[in-house]
Amino acid sequence: MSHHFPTHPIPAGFADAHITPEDYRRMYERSLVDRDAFFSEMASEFLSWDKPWDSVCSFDFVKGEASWFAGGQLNVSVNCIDRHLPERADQTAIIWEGDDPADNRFISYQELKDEVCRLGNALRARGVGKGDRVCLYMPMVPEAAIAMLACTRIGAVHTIVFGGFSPEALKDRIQSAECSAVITSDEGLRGGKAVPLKTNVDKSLTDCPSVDTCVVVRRTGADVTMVDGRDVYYDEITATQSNDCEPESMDSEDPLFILYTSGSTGKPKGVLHTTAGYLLQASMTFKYVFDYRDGEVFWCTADVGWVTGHSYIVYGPLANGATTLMFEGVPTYPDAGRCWDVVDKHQVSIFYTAPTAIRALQGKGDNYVSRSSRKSLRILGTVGEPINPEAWEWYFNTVGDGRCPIVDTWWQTETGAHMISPLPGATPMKPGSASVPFFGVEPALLAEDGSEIEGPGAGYLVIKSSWPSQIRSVYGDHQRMVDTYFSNYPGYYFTGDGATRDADGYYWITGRVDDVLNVSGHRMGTAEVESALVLHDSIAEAAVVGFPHDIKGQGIYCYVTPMEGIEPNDALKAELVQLCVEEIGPIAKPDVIQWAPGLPKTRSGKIMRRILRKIAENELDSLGDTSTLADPSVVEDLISNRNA
Ligand code: 6R9
Repeated sequence: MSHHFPTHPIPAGFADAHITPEDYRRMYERSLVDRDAFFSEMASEFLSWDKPWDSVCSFDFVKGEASWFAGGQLNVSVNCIDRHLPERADQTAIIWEGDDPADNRFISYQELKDEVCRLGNALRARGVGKGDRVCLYMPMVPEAAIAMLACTRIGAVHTIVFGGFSPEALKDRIQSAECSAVITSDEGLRGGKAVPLKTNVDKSLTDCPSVDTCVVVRRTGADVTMVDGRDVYYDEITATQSNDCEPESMDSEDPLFILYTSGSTGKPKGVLHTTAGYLLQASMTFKYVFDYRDGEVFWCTADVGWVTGHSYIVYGPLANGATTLMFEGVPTYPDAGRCWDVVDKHQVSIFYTAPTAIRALQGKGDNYVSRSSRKSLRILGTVGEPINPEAWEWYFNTVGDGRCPIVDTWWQTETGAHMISPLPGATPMKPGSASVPFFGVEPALLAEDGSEIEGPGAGYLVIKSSWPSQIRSVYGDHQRMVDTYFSNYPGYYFTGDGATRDADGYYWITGRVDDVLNVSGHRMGTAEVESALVLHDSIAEAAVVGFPHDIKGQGIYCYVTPMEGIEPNDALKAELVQLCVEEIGPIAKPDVIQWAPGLPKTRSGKIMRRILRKIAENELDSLGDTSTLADPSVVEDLISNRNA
């Protein structure tokens, strides 16, 4: 805990925030002791229903079951668009800032409605309907949001695959979700470079018999292969459709989307979210955590391929009738002042990004910041990994001129929306702490033996009771959800994170306690990288761990054992790096590959990762207990050849 960084009081000008300190105490307490009444009021206030619910919440964490607003019916696209039209038809729903600063689009709520309906109709005409899975592999263009909403219009379930993932990773996800359609673009454009999205899709689809439709958005106009009968251009199939599309009335617990995320073992899991609970918490957190005011411009820099993009570029903002900014490019193009230029250009009030981006921009120097005014900024946010207090102070003082509260939001793909975060008008800020639980969220810390830690202390971060936007299943493998999240400590949702709690009840997330890496805010299982490495014919075994990295938070450190008789060299290293990029994507590029004649194992053959982590971190004095090692000389070798 970084107690040498002083607590910051709530900045001036937030006395009239949506939630005051008194509101927070009262509402938080009520959200737990009178859960049904509290969330019943919230569900009426925040959402429009076709049919009211019969019961608010029921759950059983021993079995891993949860249900919210059972019996109710609603449509997400209606909640995000149609119901706002009487007041907001001409208001901008989406500001699009292209990769090239000269490229902008402004899409009003009326235009969004028309576009979503035309695509919804076009998908229906291709036979896509309620419950069908549609894969989106898209650049950051408005059509990505339109496609998400068109799916919700007709009750189809989207599964977005980040455009930086490889054809191999894309294929796995399309197969696992048994998608019938894919929506993509000819190419993406990031930092002046084209990304061959359609070509990647073509490579994946050679092995995906479930897909009979591929919709292609023209972004760059590049010449791409179009397979007859399967591939259609977005502009062509939507041109002839009507601007009205009957919304599918969905049950509260009908699936809304699947999003694949890495775990500590096996292939990525398809995290399944359902309709009402997800939308309610995305919507409530958007309004309260960002203290969103009517008319403000909100900018979340995430990609829609991550959960942050789902909840805070599309669903949270649009459910609130907000103006959301969607950015196609990267923070350092054309130069490292891009974000602050965009803030001035579009008068952004709320800016939400990841610590890795903050650290990278901090490293480029203050001149890129000071050349902009940033007067429109009111609130700053971070997400994705713990923020180091030095970066927090820079963000607060240099970007926010000491005026803007920072909301450090802890949550996960599985939680769907914010779980632990300061509220701008209610929570004094401690740099590096995600602070206090949101309404309805009941965190606890467990000791190794499963007992709850009271008061200040450190332990496994768990959640004791259901929240509306919690994961409902792992698509196609419900038991895997129960095993992963509800079995380690029966009766609790296991987050996979460690945390400490201080005397004021503030939570400080210390990072993953499982074999999941967090590289630039992107989750990656060490097992995924290991599987890629051992695909190589010359490799016998691999073990991957994280190590501290100045910009990325964590870097990827690989210990690799070549096959008997193979002479390791730099060419082989380069092939291994390439293999990881091909199998997973550029985000999985190893930072260090160390040849390991042997890996440290217990006598039962389990790799002792704790030791590998210490060597990667260069903490050679604290290797801990090595008495259970089968062959202690292995460790000596790894230490003496470190970084070799
Ligand atoms: C939203 C998102 C989830 C993991 C989570 C934790 C880390 C996210 C954080 C944070 C410290 C924060 N994490 N936010 N750690 N402070 N404010 O990032 O989802 O990609 O599923 O990652 O990210 O380790 O368990 P996801």
